[in-house]
Amino acid sequence: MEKKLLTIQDISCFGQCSITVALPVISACGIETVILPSAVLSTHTGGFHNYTFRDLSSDMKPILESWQKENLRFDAFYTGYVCADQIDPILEIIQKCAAPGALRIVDPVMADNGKLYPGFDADFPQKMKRLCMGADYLLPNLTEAAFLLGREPKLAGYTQKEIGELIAELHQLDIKNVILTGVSFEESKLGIAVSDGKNIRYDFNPRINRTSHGTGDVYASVFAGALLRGFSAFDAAALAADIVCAAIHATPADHWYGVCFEKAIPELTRRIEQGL
Ligand code: PXL
Repeated sequence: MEKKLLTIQDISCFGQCSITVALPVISACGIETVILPSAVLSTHTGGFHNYTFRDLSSDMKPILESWQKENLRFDAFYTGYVCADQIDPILEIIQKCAAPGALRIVDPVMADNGKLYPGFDADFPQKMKRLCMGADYLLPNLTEAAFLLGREPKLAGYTQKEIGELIAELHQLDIKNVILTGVSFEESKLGIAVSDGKNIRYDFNPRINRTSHGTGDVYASVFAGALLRGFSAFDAAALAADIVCAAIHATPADHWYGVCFEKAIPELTRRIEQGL
């Protein structure tokens, strides 16, 4: 049977992030992608100031009831940007709609560069932590990892030993695999640390000196799609990093609100089919 993935995150109508990235990217990997929008915004919140925000929490229960009547089951769940009151309903959806052996991939979208995104209160990381506990794959950036553990983020000048300790603490939350993004030990390289709880492997790409919105969503979507196509966690994580770099390189300098991931889709499908 073909695999089905349910992704739960917002629809930012304009801005190349969340569902408008996840749906095309995971579909391009050849995986049926079901969506549950957590909210509808006119734009994302990273640099736009006049966004509308409709919280769709109250739709979650009726949608779950409808799916249960249809006996729908999913092979994987990938959660991204969600609202504070949605943690329990999402855990219930995962529990009730999981096919045997279903995977939980959690991108704890809430912060970057040492700061929570607009709209999240200081207590949100503790709520998000509950969604992360028991995850098969957690994909935090350095800021999100620190916030989940109630720590101050250290964004530079850390050692490999400190990264190892941060990851070990995340595993203590009953998280099987940690994919930590935005790791850098030398100015010219940026990468990821992939841990299965026993070993940590690193993968680096040349650092691209510009800030880009939505790259975390491209990253997590490629990771989820590749993983469901049979890639190992490390290979999926390394492919995701390459595709994010390709997307950034394809983005004109004045295109500030997102990355042109559409241009990287041919490379993505080629590499998914090649299996590397
Ligand atoms: O890319 C993460 C993201 C998702 N959804 C919304 C956002 C952001 C980041 O700013 O604002 C609404």
